[in-house]
Amino acid sequence: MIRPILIHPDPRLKKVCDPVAEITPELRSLAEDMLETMYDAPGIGLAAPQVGVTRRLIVMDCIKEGTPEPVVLFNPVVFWSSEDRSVYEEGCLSIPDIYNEITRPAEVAVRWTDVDGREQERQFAGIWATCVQHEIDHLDGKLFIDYLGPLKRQMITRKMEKLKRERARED
Ligand code: K2U
Ligand code: ZN
Repeated sequence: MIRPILIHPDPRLKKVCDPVAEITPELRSLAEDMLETMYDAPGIGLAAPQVGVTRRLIVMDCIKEGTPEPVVLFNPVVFWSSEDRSVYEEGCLSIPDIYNEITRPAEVAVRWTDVDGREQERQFAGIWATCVQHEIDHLDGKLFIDYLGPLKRQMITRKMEKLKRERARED
């Protein structure tokens, strides 16, 4: 099912999420819901805290055209990152309609546990590298606006508080 996406500021988006001890049917179902929610947004990534579950789980599918390539990562860890950097205009489903250029390592190697409980390892480049780093930041309570200056971050937070007040009035 499609789950509501939390909007910044929200304490659950600032929490360091708990590791997943065992891949249970409930967590598999959560991963399915997160993929459905991500495609519906639409987005190319989503982290569990964004749907209010502070566990170390992210989903991604950075394929634009052609066959979708959903990836579900439990307890993802970056264990290598390139010296080279890349700049991407990032957005966030928890900070709607705000985009800013963010610099990150151009390539990262990530280790995680998949839905079958198997250890996986993959090197990501391009938008996949940007996305996986953006999602893993979510698991550590970090948002892309945390890389901006304090004034810009404060302005964006005020904008989001106003948006939440307006949405609350609609409901
Ligand atoms: O985590 C999220 O909020 C989903 C993010 C993932 C993402 C952000 C920046 C750069 C890459 C991935 C996006 O909102 S998904 C929407 C999107 C799609 C394409 C490019 C940028 C943002
Ligand atoms: Zn995000």
